[in-house]
Amino acid sequence: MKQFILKTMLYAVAVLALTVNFAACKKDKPNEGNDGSFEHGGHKYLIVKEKKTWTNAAADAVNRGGYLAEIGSAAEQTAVYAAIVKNVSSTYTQAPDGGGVAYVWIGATDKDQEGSWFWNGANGSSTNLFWQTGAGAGNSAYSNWGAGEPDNFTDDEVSPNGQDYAAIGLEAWPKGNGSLGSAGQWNDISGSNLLYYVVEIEAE
Ligand SMILES: [Ca+2]
Ligand SMILES: [Ca+2]
Repeated sequence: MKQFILKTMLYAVAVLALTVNFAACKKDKPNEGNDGSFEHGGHKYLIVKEKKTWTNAAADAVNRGGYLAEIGSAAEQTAVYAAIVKNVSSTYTQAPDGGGVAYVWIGATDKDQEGSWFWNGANGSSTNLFWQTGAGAGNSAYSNWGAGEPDNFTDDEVSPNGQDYAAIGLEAWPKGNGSLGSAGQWNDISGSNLLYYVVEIEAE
């Protein structure tokens, strides 16, 4: 009996030691949280794995103290996409008007004026024009559209009002073809798609 108690105690100590060790390991990575959070350029980002329309995702981003991610450079794009790949399955959903692949919302929209793409910045205001269809990137602003995007694809069933909201593709699209975009690039799709999203939060 004594031996049994001793063995049990040793086991308990071992489990405790492993737990403490595990917690210490996690502390070694301050920029990679369990919830898909990370830091880049002094801003914090969240990969929120809740399926929402673009408008509801944007509102939730504001509630969390930020806005849907505004990607202004290749370095920021690389950091955001790496976190998406790490946290989100490329097959978690399919956007019917996005060539049948999965996407994650970012904060760009041309909802106010067709073809004029703004970043939906702090407090949901649309102030930063970065792309005009036909003219391209204003003042050499960064963009990462797929080869055939933004195309405002209009289809009676899946996008009757055109496409006014930007998302990062998790696979090349259309599925099995890939002629319009590669994994990591942006596509304009219908805001009614229910997708995960990236929230960007500036330091206080
Ligand atoms: Ca549009
Ligand atoms: Ca499109």
